[in-house]
Amino acid sequence: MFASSFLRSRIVTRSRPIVATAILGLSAACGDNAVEVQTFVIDVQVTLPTTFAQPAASGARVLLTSTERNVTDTAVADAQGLARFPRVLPGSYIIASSLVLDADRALALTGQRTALTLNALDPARVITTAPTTPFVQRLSGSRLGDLVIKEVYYPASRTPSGGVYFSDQFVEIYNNATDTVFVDGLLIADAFGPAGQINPTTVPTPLQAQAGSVFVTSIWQIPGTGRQRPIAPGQSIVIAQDGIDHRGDANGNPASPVNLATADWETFNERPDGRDLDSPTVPNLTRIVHRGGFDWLLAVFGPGVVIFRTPNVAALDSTLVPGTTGTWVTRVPNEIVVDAFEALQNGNSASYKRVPAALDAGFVFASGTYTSESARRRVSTTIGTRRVLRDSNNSSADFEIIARPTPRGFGTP
Ligand SMILES: [Ca+2]
Ligand SMILES: [Ca+2]
Repeated sequence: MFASSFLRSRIVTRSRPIVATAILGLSAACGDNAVEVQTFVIDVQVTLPTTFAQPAASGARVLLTSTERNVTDTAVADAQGLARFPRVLPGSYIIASSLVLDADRALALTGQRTALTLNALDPARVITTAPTTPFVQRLSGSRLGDLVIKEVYYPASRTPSGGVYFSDQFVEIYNNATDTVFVDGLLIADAFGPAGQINPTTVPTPLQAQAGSVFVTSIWQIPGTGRQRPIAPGQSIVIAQDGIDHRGDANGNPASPVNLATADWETFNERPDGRDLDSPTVPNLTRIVHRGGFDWLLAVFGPGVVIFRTPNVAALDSTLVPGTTGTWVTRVPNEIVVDAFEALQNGNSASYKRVPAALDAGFVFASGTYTSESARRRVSTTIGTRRVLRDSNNSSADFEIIARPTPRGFGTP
């Protein structure tokens, strides 16, 4: 598929500078009359959060991604936290930094022996002249969660006659830890805001500047009293929009890629007109707040999804979205988020990010809507038969777009 190979090439780690390919391309295009392209030295100063024992984020990995050419160069910060890109073409770039602290280093820097990942993101840095000072990336972070979002099938599918069908969406949550995790009470929600320049007048959500929280539209909860719903290490649960065999059910879509009649849960949005069907084979999540249509529809252009825990979900603040007259969202503080995922419309949509960089420093994108593609977390390593999934709190690095969804699976679709 175009999108998956495109994505692979976008995040590949290159040992040679980003500019080499571009200059070769220009030279080839111009034949013998190759022009000399001006390049800049770009320094990025990566700093730790101000509460840490020292400021320099040595060892941080800095990704410089051209939004025009879709190539990424990588540099590692030195002992002073400085990362250098020696030859950068003028243009528009996404600068993203990340640093994984193991328990020992976290102890030295924070006083707590808890591994964590730190991230920073500058989604739109235009470089037209040689900078006189380094670009600063101040990292912020969250702990590495045991539960991770393994797959989000959000693009949905087309019917045999070319119509659109979105009831087959699902989210899969995976136990990435070495111990059993109980999912009783786990909350799942979708981030508020558009996924990109969908219409000429579309603008990013005005709430994204508040980086300490993610603002969500609807919230659902897994029932249970605390120890009723175990997930073994390496196992997962599937949350369906509708828990039916979408390929065979009379209410389904023969061209859908999934059977979700054996999903663990579904979002049943009970309403007087009965518009959402209650599948008898799949138990229902608890609806905490629903601010949408007749079902929990994830944005087919690209959703932000968070899973989180709090003992009192009713105590979370609700906020009126600035500039609207009746659009309310719920504020979920970063500290209670277990894992986050973000997809946007396309590679130029970084400025539309809704999930704070501290939770997710990147995003993925499908080749379009209703493509039957899916976003799946990559496997980092396998221990025995247990897959350990990549979790750097950066969907660009952690996820890939695959041609068909693979609920509970990791095979080639
Ligand atoms: Ca439903
Ligand atoms: Ca049901």
